[in-house]
Amino acid sequence: MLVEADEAVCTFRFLDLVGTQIDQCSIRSTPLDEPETALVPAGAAWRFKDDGSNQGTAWRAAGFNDTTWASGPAQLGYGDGDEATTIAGGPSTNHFVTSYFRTTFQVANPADFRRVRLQLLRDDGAAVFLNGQEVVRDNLAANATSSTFALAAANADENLWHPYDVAPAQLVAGTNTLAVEVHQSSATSSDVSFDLRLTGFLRGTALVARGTTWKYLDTGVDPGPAWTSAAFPDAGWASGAAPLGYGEGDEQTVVSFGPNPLQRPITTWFRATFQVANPSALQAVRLALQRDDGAVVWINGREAYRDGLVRTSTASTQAGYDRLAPEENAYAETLLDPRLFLAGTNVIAVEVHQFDAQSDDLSFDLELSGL
Ligand SMILES: [Ca+2]
Ligand SMILES: [Ca+2]
Ligand SMILES: [Ca+2]
Repeated sequence: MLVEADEAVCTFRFLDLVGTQIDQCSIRSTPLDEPETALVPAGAAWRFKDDGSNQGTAWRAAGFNDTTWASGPAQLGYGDGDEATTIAGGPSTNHFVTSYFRTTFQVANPADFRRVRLQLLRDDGAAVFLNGQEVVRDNLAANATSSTFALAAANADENLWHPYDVAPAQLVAGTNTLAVEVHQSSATSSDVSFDLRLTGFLRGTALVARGTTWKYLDTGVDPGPAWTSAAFPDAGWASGAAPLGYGEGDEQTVVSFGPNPLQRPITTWFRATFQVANPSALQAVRLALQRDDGAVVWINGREAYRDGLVRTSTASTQAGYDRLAPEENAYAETLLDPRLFLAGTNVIAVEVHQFDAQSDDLSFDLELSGL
């Protein structure tokens, strides 16, 4: 592992036994304040059904009519004294097993979020459904019915926020519905607790969007060391929208590998420009890179990221790893030092290297987001 550090950023570069860089990450001396939005805050208002009834499965659906249910803010429950809304639990020696909760929230565009975190406070067990799909099951058997107790009593963890990741694709534009069933651990357990927070982490400001148009050089002829610089003349290069590459059929722009499929160029070069209004306001820049097979990303002539290549690579250096699905289609993420970026026009230059001259596929796209 190579470590570079100064007063603002510490960067770790992980190398395998032959020197191929296999991962890179940077941490800041001050914690990253990731832009987020509270989709469902703690203490939100929920509809609830607390009469010991069996609601089956229809109540989980977005379109279920819950207007006859009671409502109140979380924390909901009984028995601890910390509830904002006390719900009915039935006889103390024969408590209701299951209580039901529903709420809705608005999302303008699910694609605004790169990740969504759900935090669940539950006593004792719970299952959470988002727009009718189960997203969390915590301390509750997979085949639980309304008469199934939680797997164990929540004791020390009854007041903790249990974290889960939810795929942003499970959100819908417009009204979203959360439906939660909370189960007691026994008929004599003295308490029930429920609260839930849902937080969306935003993509940040798009500096370079996926699908951007790039200049590219697909002749296999090394453009020389100046190709990463702003002044380099790339007017003669071809241009096309990402994803660029060949061999998989999902390319927006198909690049050439020359006349001989057994002697394909090892390296293909890409360049683009983008604007940054105020780089000193950036905490970090998130790079999300799709690459088959290896790549080096240069920002304004300085190396920003390297993946699957030795640090001494040249135009003829083969990538150390053959990227296969799903890795070849994934967007590997890392945080870049914001000091690489300039006010005004910036140049990004990316070299993508093949695993070998017979590799039948090449893929490239990327995204830069300012945080
Ligand atoms: Ca309990
Ligand atoms: Ca409680
Ligand atoms: Ca390949």
